[in-house]
Amino acid sequence: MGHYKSNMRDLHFNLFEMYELDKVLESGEFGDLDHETAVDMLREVRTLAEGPIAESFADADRNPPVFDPADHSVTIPESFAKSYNAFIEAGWDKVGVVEELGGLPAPRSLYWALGEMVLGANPPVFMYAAGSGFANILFDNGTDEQKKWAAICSERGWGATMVLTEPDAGSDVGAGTTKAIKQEDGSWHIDGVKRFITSADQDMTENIFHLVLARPEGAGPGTKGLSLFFVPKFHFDPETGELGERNGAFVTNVEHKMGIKASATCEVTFGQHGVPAKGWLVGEVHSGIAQMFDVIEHARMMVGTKAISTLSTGYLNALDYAKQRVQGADLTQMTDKAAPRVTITHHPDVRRALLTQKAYAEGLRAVYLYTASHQDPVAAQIVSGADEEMAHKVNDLLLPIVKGVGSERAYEKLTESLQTLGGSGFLQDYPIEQYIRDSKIDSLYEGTTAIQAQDFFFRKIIRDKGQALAHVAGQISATVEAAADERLSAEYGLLKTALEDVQAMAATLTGWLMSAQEDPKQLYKIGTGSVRFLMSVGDLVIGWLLLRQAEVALAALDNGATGDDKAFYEGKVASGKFFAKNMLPLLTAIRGTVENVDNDIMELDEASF
Ligand code: ST9
Ligand code: FAD
Repeated sequence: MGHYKSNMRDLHFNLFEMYELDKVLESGEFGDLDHETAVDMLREVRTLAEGPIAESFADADRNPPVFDPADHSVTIPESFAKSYNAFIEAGWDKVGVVEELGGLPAPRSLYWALGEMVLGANPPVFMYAAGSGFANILFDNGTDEQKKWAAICSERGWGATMVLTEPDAGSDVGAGTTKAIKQEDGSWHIDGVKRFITSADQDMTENIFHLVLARPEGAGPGTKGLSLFFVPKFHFDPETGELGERNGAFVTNVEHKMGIKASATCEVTFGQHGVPAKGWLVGEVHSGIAQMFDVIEHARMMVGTKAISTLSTGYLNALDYAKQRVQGADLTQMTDKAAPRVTITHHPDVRRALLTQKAYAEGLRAVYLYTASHQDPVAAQIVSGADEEMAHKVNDLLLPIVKGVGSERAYEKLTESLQTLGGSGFLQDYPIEQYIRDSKIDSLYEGTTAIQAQDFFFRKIIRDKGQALAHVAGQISATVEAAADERLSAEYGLLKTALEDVQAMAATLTGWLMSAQEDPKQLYKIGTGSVRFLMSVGDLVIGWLLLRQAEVALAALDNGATGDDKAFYEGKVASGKFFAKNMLPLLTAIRGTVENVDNDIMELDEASF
């Protein structure tokens, strides 16, 4: 058995018992895809994830990709290439991709549920395999000619990258200085240095195409002056896809990192090595940042799902260990030195730690799948009654929660997973230390947590005039008001208070925004409080979905669930109650700290830090 432990029962529960995937499939929106096929897909990906995909997880960490400066190449460890090939050869990289590119359209909830297992087993496999998905974005945004290129990229299984970051342009993408110079043949020469580019070279695919943000000569400053270019590693015949000459995009370094070492993070130099880096303007329109956000939105979802999946396998590994590790006596017999020794699952603090991990892992899974359900209008209508426009807004609203809250909570709670193993958790004999190293990146790339929090408040709430937030808050209120199961009455009360706390925080931040018209320094208060606000909304949504899960579970128990199902549903009720009692009340204290935010920290001289 490899390191990765999937949670198939919980995936089924979410997809079929919570979010009614059967109804989504019956809508006909996804062709012949039916319940049996979806279940088969989940089972097959699980087998692959727990087996060959997970197989190289530790080896590729200890023997990471090797950079050769002589020919600017990256060699991927053989063990990892086997995992990658197992995924690609079975065609899983084509799920969710349009039929024109040889893909299999699927509901996004199913797509991300499959993705969760790969991302938990060996995240770089999913990332290196994103070529067909990226081709789909080129297809959506490209000219007719570029749509044909997209088909070639997908059919030939080329790798792909997203290229934004430069040494002086990280969070501030608009500070990028990489230039684009128009050529007489309609192409562009890209000129500059990008860094931290994931998958920018490898030896597993015959070609790689880079989607690069660069500033055409004469374009304005900031993100709005950037355009998006398609830059292949090798030129190719646009009819047959046959490879031609080497293009001038060269990897000039591979970073040495804390974790996720199998994923090559590269410096890429465009047009600096005697060969011009030829690119083509995507869609022949200068709308680079908006086009790139089509990629970023998927990548943010991917990062959040990766983090959540890692927490889930961390929890299940910790649980397995805890059930076997015998240490100490039951607390009630602490004075009896001859009392029988028990497994550590008998100790209250271990149980607290396990339920904390379980509630966050399963609660965050519920959040990402709720979000994914709003990526298909037909599913959104079924799940929350949102029409197409609202579905889009709800997805936008929740992405910073999946990404920002998912990554922060996963990293934080993975330390509880490690702690559950005691000193053994610190060893490389167990996967958890690598989970922690590999998941730290999730709060950093694709927009740090501070950036997610600002995006959440300024764009997803204020610019949206609070419409999506009101839709989700309305759903939460409906759960509180319906109070469908009296056995959860105390928890409904806690959820109601949490909703009020979050609404009060939103009002406080909005108040500062209003007063900033008179006094711009009020904005600092939003900057100080916004991460806490994002995390609080995350806890509210987790708490709400866990309570809804508890309702479904209680109904299933009333209907006579037995055996493994009974234990599963009882676990669901326990997580919902535990989260409501242990996490939601903390929001009242956080509300207090947010309401008390002042500008003292902004007035403090740098010398005094
Ligand atoms: C990175 C990659 O870190 C790491 C992992 C790579 C793994 C690759 C594999 C991925 C697999 C994924 C699977 C793909 C599968 C596909 C399947 C398909 C079937 N939402 O606020 P303004 C736009 S990469 C949408 O003024 P500033 C919008 O157009 C590096 N759009 O911003 C807007 O115009 P308007 C990641 C948004 O102050 C315009 O931007 N780096 C959003 O100019 C300007 O907006 C980062 O993420 C949004 N939320 O710039 C950078 N926000 O307003 C983080 C903005 O007219 N920094 N737009 O609509 C930021 O996000 C900054 O906030 C900033 C600020 C750069 C946007
Ligand atoms: P900075 O922007 O310098 O941020 C430093 C700190 O300041 C952070 O804590 C941040 O939250 C804070 N901060 C910065 N600005 C603000 C602000 N306005 N308000 C509040 N706080 C702020 N990029 C790509 O283009 N493509 C890739 O494929 C890619 N892959 C990556 C893979 C790895 C392993 C890594 C480490 C990075 C990758 N990146 C990639 C880059 C990544 O997206 C950036 O590192 C990230 O956006 C943060 O930029 P930065 O590192 O320059 O940090």
